[in-house]
Amino acid sequence: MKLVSYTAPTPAEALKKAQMEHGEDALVVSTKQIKKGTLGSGGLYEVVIVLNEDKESKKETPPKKEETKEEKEKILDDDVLLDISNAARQISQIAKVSESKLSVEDEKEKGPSKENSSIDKEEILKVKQEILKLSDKIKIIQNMLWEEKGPSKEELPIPPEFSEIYKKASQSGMSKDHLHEIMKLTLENMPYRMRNNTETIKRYFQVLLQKIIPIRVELDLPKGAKKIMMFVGPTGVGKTTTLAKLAARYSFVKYKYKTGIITLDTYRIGAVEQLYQYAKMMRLPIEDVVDINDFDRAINSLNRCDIVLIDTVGSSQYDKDKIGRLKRILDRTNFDIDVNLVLSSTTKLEDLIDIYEGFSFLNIDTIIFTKMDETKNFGNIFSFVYDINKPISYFSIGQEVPDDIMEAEGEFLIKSIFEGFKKSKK
Ligand SMILES: Nc1nc2c(ncn2[C@@H]2O[C@H](COP(=O)(O)OP(=O)(O)OP(=O)(O)O)[C@@H](O)[C@H]2O)c(=O)[nH]1
Ligand SMILES: [Mg+2]
Repeated sequence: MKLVSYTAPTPAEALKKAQMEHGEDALVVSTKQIKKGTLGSGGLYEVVIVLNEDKESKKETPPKKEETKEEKEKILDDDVLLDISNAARQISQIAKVSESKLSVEDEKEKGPSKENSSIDKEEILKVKQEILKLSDKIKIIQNMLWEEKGPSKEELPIPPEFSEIYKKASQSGMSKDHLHEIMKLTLENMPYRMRNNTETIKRYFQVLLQKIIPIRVELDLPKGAKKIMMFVGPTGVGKTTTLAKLAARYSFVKYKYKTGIITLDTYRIGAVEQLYQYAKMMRLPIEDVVDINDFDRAINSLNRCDIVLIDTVGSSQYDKDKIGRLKRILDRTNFDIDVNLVLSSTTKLEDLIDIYEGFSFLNIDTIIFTKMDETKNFGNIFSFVYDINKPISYFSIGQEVPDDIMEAEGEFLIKSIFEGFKKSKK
């Protein structure tokens, strides 16, 4: 066996060089950055491969048709990922050989001496540990290859250890700027010895993300206190359904608060009926407000309630008339209103920000995300709240009233981003 090293500006290029010369026998044993990139010049990576010398000498014999440079590059491009998997396979084979060789020698030469067998076991354990380290490195190289097809190095230099989580997070719609910023934070704060293992890095990074997400915790109402919540947002996002779920939660599912409902959505055919139907089913008092001057009167008529929930008409973020009407109501009222912006998690990040800007002059207190069950990508939610720095209070996770609502949790959101959405009711 012989070790040979190859250097290039990226690990993939170094690997290509090795494979140009040694083909499938290029078994990667280590990869590392030997020179950091600067503004003026790129970095340098070293890939060390191990060669089977027997095979190397035999390889010279069969005459082969010369491939053109383009042909060679194409073959290498197609095969580079396969060859890394091949390397992983070869490593497993070495492991098997080492184990069986050790046990055969053990039986043949020395007999089952207790002392020797424990030494052998230790060696096997060491080999296993080495293999685990190598597999981890292979995983890193695989993800770096993906990264080379993704954003360019100048745009975003991603430390190799982060390739896997970077890939998942950016595929889930998280902003690349945020990712970059948080990766930097992780590197600055993470103890150096923890960085060798991609699993540890992943866990550390996820806990950090979890801690960053602004969440508004649901608190019990102090005795005698009152709360008035208004639900605003674009059309069809689930404002009315969310209000109905929360009315049930506050009045009998979780709490026993006296709950009342007001609707400002009185023009659209069917809208009032939808809410009256829910109120009737839950036996809750409901008022509708046609003239904005009647708003405080409606709240006063529900003065026996601990919580009042106000539904509003859905509106495009560009419809200044509709949002302006809500603004006038909020400006004139003598009551303290908690303004909840309801947004669908299926909306892409740029649109979420656009919507927020359209509604922000209503002084949004908190965000409710609906339709979590209708998407697989939740990175947009993370980046949105990270950007606007407003807390999330609830997640709506399906159409069922009253069941499909839960308190917002950072851990749930991060799990949904990295492991996929699983319905959980709280
Ligand atoms: N899958 C899914 N559907 C939801 C969720 N929340 C609401 N919906 C559905 O979305 C549709 C619209 O819900 P509404 O509550 O009427 O939405 P809205 O925001 O009040 O709509 P407008 O008043 O017309 O602006 C209904 O079919 C709801 O059942 C959710 O979390 N998941
Ligand atoms: Mg509605």
